[in-house]
Amino acid sequence: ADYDLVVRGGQVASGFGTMRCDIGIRGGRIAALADRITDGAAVLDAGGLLVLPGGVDSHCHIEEPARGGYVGTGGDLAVTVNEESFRTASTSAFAGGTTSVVCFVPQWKGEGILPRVADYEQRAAKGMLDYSFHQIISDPTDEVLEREVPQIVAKGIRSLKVFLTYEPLHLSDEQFLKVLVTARRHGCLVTVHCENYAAIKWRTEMLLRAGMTAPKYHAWSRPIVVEREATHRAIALAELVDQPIQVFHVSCAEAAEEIARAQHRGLKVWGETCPQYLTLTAADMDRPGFEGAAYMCSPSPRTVEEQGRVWEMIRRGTLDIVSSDHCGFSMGGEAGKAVSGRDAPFRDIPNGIPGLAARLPILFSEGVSKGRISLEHFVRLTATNPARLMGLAPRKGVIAIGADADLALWDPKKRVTIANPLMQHAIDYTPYEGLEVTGWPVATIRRGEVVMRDGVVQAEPGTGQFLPRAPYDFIAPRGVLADGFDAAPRA
Ligand code: DUC
Ligand code: ZN
Ligand code: ZN
Ligand code: ZN
Repeated sequence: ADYDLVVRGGQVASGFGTMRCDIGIRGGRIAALADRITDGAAVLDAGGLLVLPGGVDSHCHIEEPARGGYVGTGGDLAVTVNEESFRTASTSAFAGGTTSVVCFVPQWKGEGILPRVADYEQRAAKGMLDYSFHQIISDPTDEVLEREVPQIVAKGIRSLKVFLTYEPLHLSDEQFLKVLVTARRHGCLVTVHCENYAAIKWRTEMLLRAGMTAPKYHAWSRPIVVEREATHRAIALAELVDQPIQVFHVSCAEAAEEIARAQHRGLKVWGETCPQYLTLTAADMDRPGFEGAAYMCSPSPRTVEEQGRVWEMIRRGTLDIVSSDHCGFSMGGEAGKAVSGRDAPFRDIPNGIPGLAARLPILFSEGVSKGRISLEHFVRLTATNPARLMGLAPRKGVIAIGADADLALWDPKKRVTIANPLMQHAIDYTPYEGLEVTGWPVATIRRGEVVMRDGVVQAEPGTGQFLPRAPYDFIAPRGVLADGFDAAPRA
């Protein structure tokens, strides 16, 4: 047979439209697209189904040891145990139609990054998903920026992640500038968590002093204005040194408007949002006792009205990637959400929710099935755009000859009520429990191998591949500096 596998009779979707064709797969890659392909060693019938590029989730936290990483500002720094291993994350991703991720190598203050990269490479290699890394920079010493960053870039890690809040992670403006300049010198993207550290810290202290400690006050500690301000500042500093950035997890129109204004000025600034900002609200955290912690993430979920504004910013193209920001902490047990006890003030509860498997079904259902976005827009948001921005295209994110045969076979009519067992992750809950969706993945193919069928994941641990990222023009600086003085010439 000419092909190892033929996917027959599906509606094959791209970021620009849909056509009916067969897909011939050989050696893990797409080798043919044609009306009818007959000579396959195996055939998978996709009649009545959509065939989508496998999802690319360019923002998820997997097996990331965090020293107080995602608890609030000013509290004790509990060490959270990230329950999601690369194995469980791979199972969950395949269950939801995602085949590649970009996740995070942590940096702990006072340490370099090379040992963590080495550790993380070993962890990631045990999974089944294809993966690349963002390198978190929380301690940008000269040693890290001048000696270590070039070494990780040489390995194919081409994005640096910075936080403008969180006690052990946040950078000062000066430190952030140094990271931006380093990224520019070495051809990296910078991804940014935009919230104002000092404002959140101050609000948090005032709330706790007033006895307002319940999970719902998490939202009060970080209103929209702290996100909008930090987004503006991140863009301004990036503009100053002519370095492209992506703003992570935009939760509100005001922050998106800062991005739109920057784009309008011609700056290379991209914006991401996540399903939680389209489906959850701050009111979800207003539940008895500890229950609200299940919905606690940062930035905070807002209101139903704000969800509508975020959809509008997606439709306009201001926000062009939807990632999960998967960062699961179980509700039960002594680690996870309850690491500081079940009556801990909101400040000491880890931020983050699981969403690796739910991302595509939620965006498809709320977006395509409900008529908010087209199918091709969905494909761009979930696969093509993240692959392109992260330098993984055209190997990932498209169904094209030569690309990896990463596919999600999608039943657009299937109705499913989201429940935690369907997520197949290591976390003991999903914040989307009970949400009814229309559209569901019925098979996932990773590099030509059927790794999920009808919800059953079968893949050999250790088969996930690292995706090294070569230099790519899409994120090149514009070459526009305020007065022509280049404080950081490119290497
Ligand atoms: N926000 C979260 O909710 N979790 C992980 C990190 C982040 O920024
Ligand atoms: Zn973040
Ligand atoms: Zn304008
Ligand atoms: Zn995150």
